Amino acid sequence: MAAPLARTQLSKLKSISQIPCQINRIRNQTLSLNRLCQRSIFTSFVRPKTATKWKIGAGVAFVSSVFATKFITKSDAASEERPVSRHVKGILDIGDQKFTLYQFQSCPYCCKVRATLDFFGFPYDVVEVNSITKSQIKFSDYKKVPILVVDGNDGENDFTLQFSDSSVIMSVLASYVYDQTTTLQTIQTYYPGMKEKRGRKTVWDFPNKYFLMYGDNIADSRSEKERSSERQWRKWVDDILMHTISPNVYRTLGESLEAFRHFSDWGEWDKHFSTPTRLFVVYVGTLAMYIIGRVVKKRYNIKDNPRESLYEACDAWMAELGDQSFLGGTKPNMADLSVYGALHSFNGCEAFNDLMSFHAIRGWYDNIEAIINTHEGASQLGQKPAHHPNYIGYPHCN
Ligand SMILES: N[C@@H](CCC(=O)N[C@@H](CS)C(=O)NCC(=O)O)C(=O)O
Repeated sequence: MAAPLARTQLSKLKSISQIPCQINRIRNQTLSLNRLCQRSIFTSFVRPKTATKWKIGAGVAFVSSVFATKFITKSDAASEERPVSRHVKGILDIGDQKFTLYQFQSCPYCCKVRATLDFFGFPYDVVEVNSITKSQIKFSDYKKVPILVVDGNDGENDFTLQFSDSSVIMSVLASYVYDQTTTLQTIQTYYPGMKEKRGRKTVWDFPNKYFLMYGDNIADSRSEKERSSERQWRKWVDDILMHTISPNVYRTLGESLEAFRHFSDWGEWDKHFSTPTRLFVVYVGTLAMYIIGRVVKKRYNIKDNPRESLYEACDAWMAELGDQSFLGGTKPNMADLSVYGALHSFNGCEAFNDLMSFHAIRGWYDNIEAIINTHEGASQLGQKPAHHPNYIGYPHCN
């Protein structure tokens, strides 16, 4: 039997768009720029007394707007030509199913999902989404990343499944690995999505997202307390840890610029997007995220020096681990992978370097990273019958 439904009320949902994600904000900044431009032009005509000031404003905004639009159009064309950014080989045989992850490389939610895919050793394609146009996910009703698309054939018909929301995707993958007697089509029905219109925004909720659904088919030796702590800490990552990220990564304009330059290299934006788009995202993003970092800081009561809040969150995590290597005991569980994903999203930034230099979390981080990179999660399959169809062998497996 599947785990009981969580009764999360949609009204209690924290707005998903409050999340510290640079990319969405940049898009909004672009739209505001357009709006500002229109307003400025309008005002310069109807209020001739302040004409000079407004005309200069309108001119600057208009030129910026035209450039922005050009960049966006160009980048659209460039990215649509090369939708798959890279293939990850993995070590699992998933038959003729094909996994495609639509993502932003430095989005913390996408990093959570990649950590899970890599931990289990799934093969998958990555599509780097253009953060301004989001043209690569136009097919989807859900307008955020990560999205995982699975194409397959059930023996009779081809099928395509779409999984949205990082926590849902992680739960689906873990449920599938632990209980492969249940198909992905069936597992999908355990994670219904509910959407609600809030003004012009559409907000999604997936009430079961923190539950693993492997039911009675698998003997789970974990106690209910352990399972509940896994869910609780996964939620903590989304509700607490995530909000410490943007005030830290974009703490000053200098740090913000360095972060964007790094994200551009890490996400290989030069390969996936046109030069004007890349430069636009880097420079407008630097400013936009610096401002947003300050807004998030205020909204979530982040300390004056945001490093303190980040370190406090990491203290809480380390205190929960106690003597254990991972929250999952000797092996990482979904909460471990979530914390790792959130922190990994800003690796290479000054905030990350500070954290690794000054905080004891480094040992845990290095250990889990090694485990993810060697796909040790695949050894979970060692607990299954030797003829397990999806396991193609791995040295760590008993
Ligand atoms: N709750 C979602 C949040 C995903 C999310 O906020 N993604 C951001 C990128 S970090 C996004 O796609 N923003 C685009 C937008 O809101 O338009 C999850 O866990 O996946």
